[in-house]
Amino acid sequence: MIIEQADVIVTSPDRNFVTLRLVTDEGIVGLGDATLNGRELSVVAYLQEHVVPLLIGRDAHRIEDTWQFLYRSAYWRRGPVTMAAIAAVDVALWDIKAKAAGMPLYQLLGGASRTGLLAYGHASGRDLPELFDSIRHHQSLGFRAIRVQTAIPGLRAVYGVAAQTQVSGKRYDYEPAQRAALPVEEDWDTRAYLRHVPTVFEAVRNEFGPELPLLHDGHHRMTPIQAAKLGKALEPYDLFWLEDATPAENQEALRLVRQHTTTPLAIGEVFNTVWDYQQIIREQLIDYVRSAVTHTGGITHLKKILDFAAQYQVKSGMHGPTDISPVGMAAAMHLGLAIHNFGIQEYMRHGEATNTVFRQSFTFEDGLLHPGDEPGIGVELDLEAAAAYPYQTAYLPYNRLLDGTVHDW
Ligand code: CS2
Ligand code: MG
Repeated sequence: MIIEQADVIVTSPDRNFVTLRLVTDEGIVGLGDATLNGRELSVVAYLQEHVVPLLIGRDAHRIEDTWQFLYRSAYWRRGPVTMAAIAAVDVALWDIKAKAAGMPLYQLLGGASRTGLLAYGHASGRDLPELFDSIRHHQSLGFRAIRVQTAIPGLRAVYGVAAQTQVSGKRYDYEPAQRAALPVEEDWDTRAYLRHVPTVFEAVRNEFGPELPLLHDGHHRMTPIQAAKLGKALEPYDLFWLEDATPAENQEALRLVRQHTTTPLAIGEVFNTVWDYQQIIREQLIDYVRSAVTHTGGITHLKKILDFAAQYQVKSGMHGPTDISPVGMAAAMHLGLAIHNFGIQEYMRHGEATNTVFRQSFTFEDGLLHPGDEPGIGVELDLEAAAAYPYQTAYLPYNRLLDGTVHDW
């Protein structure tokens, strides 16, 4: 089966998405997500200028060979742009192979290892009453695990608090990337954060009891010793995980955090190959791998990372914010259903407009996601609906400390 056509489709319902659409000589369509939040057009150019010409005429069944060819023949390895582009090709080819086989993709990955994927949603609030309402709302939607983010007294706007007004005057809601010509600036004070967060988790545990799995995202802002301090302070509240405690490009930093706390650690939403995990998995410095299929070279490469992680009792915790398109989310669900070492799946929920552009077959029942049983990954892209939402410039915000120094966002 030969790849005859390859198109890169950019659409912006609710937010920007980049999708690779492959068509074979048998008329089978495969989709891959190539969305890189705030840097979308770099992946569009990489695919259009350098990858699409290489795909036409290739055997659509040779997934591993195509992966190795794109990774090694570029000479310039790794990096988010390259790995998002390769991921899009890889997922589109898996979609095609599964459609050709007449099976949902998870069957080709070994079949279901569970009935559904435990998913966590994003609760947040400017104060405790608002946070409690948000947690209750998520529980009423069916969520059985909940991420908790909170405003910090003295700071204008912080990542992940939906009802907070951004510096631009808009609500955060579910989309931190703002449609604007320039990124929004936010302020940050780690000491204020470290003082406040444990008090919030104490209040949440008192209100909701010991059973509800709670998660928290530190979003790369702490030094190793600050992260260790927070992990230790949160131990009484029994977190499911503390995410991105440090900017983990320095894998060794996690050793220090680990020496001080038993709070489970999740890391990797900005990583893109197994090499970013080499030390932290082998030394068992983390508990969950946060990579998305979309940013880590697709099903082919993320499955290898997760198989490696499994040998060290490290589980999956795939990234699932709104900037992972429905195509990327579907790929994650098929992989998560099949692997043995599944941990949890982030599920932020897309907006109405997005759901009209991408027709999906997944279900969310009793807190569990399931990709559905359509052949392939189970997502169709409505080209006409997509064309009604042209690309809009959008950036993620960035942080400055109170003295004006740029800080990790
Ligand atoms: C995040 C994301 O979902 C998460 O845990 O950290 O919201 C992240 O900020 C965005 O995906 C950035 O594009
Ligand atoms: Mg995160």
